[in-house]
Amino acid sequence: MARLLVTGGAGFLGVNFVRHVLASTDHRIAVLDKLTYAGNRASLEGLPESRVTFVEGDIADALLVDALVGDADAVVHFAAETHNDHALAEPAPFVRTNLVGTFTLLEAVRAHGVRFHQVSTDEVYGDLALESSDRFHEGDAFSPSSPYSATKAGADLLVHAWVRSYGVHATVSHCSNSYGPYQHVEKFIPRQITQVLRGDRPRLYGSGEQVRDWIHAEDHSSAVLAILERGTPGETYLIGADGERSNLEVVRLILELMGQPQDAFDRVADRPGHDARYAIDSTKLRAELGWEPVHRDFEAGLAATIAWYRENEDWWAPAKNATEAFYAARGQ
Ligand code: NAD
Ligand code: TDX
Repeated sequence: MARLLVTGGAGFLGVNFVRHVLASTDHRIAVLDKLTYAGNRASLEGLPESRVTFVEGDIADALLVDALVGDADAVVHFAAETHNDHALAEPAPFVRTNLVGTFTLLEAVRAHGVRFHQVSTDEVYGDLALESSDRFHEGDAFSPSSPYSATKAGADLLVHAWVRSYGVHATVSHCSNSYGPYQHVEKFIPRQITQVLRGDRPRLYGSGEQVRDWIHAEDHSSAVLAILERGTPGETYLIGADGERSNLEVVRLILELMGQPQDAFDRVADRPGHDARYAIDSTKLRAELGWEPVHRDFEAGLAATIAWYRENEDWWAPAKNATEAFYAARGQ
């Protein structure tokens, strides 16, 4: 049995990971989360208190972080500012949390000799041409396009430097766009589902031809756990499940699954600097660690996600009005 410190465990991927670890191991978990607008304490309700403790706090708080890391066998670092549209509007919290926060954690794991896993994104590699069949690979150079992805890339570079310079036992994963339960309604798929549930129309940025490589949050979680347990410190692993779809295709599928006409969506202002396409080659993860995704049927995963939002309006409704006010002010 191990003691894991999971940062950002009240966020979308953090809570999915916590639930996956509880179901598939006997590890104990301490969650450290600042409960920003993106964190939701309700996501952790009902979990066994004997195995999960919750600490409200900031990953940039060095004293707090040092004490928590000193009590852990491993740190799994999900906490971040994560929304590209917010980063474009106000980048300062992204620099503080994603860069200074990761630095603070690295100093603590260095001091205590604790294993560290950095959860990162495929967006650090920039974007791929729509018409190409290229995919991202572990050795690709970082080329982030947005304030969000630049701060994630900067944090990943800190991790690599702490491995080489100080011998910190750290791994890094870069995953593609994830979907599933507990995702904030600001993100693409939950936004469109909750628009339809409220009797409003989905909102597609620009042409809608941009491609994202969708993976279910449970598969992201199992991949992170596999890397934590069997990955080689110092190594990078790409996580993906061969789920490329254009935004237009996803909106149309949501409309179909929710019994709406195919054209019942609005085109709105495009995102500045909008990345065209992301695609992951996860051969290394599959070949070296034996990981495979379970949710291979995107339509079935999306239908289950729609059902979850239908059944959990109490969870998402409090955030919906403020989210739509943010978008409305930007013509989105
Ligand atoms: P999220 O926005 O849903 O959750 C982030 C969590 O971090 C929230 O609970 C928030 O309260 C917490 N947090 C923010 N700042 C903090 C701070 N200073 N101290 C402590 N806690 C803080 O994000 P998510 O989608 O769950 O993403 C989690 C991680 O996975 C991020 O590092 C992100 O870059 C990465 N990632 C996400 C995706 C995706 O599709 N969602 C894909 C690849 C990688
Ligand atoms: O209303 C919308 N309409 C729309 O067309 C929203 C919210 C988004 N979009 C488009 C923009 C993107 O092409 O959908 C795509 C997905 O958008 P987001 O959900 O904002 O995700 P993205 O910017 O691709 O980044 C996500 O995946 C990688 C996460 O937010 C990141 O945290 C993660 O690192």
